[in-house]
Amino acid sequence: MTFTLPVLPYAYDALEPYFDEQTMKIHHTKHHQAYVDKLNAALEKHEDLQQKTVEELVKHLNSLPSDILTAVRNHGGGHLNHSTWWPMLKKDVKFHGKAADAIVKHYGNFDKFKEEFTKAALGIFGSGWGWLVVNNDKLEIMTTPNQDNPLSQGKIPILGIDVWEHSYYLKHKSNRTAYLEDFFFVINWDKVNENFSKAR
Ligand code: MN3
Repeated sequence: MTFTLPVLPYAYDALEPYFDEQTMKIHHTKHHQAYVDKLNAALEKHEDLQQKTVEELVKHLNSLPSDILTAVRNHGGGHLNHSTWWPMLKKDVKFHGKAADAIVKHYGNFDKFKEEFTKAALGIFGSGWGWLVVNNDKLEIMTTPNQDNPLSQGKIPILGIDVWEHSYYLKHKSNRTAYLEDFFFVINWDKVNENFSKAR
């Protein structure tokens, strides 16, 4: 098939005790796989679009045929969001580098950034994602509903968090706040720095 599930750059238990093994495994092999399968199904009759990358598809949603627009938005978005997200996660990477400098410059200090990012992610009604994006060379915290990706609005995500319940319900139950707290222990700042450099 055209789009395939990317291999995780770490073991399912690599983010313990913050993100649990069972959640990571189900999230990757069931949820992410389902987005890949449904994206492939949507593009089955559109060979020209199968040649494009998922970034290109999501970036130019409005140029898609109307019969598959919603499917690509949801499942292409889901595939892209998760593919982008997995490498952003890693334990024991300290807050450092060019992105960290820019965050401190923009938000005052790390705690202020954490507070604003957390507030935005907690404020998402239902399912969606919290993001730190580069928008016209400036940092911005934003959220998207469902599986929408900031690229569709011309903004480049450098850090994200999945706040769909499937990403925390087994471990954190209904406590999204506790999940957010744990998230800050597994941010791969090396990857965020790489994303930041590419975005500018
Ligand atoms: Mn998810």
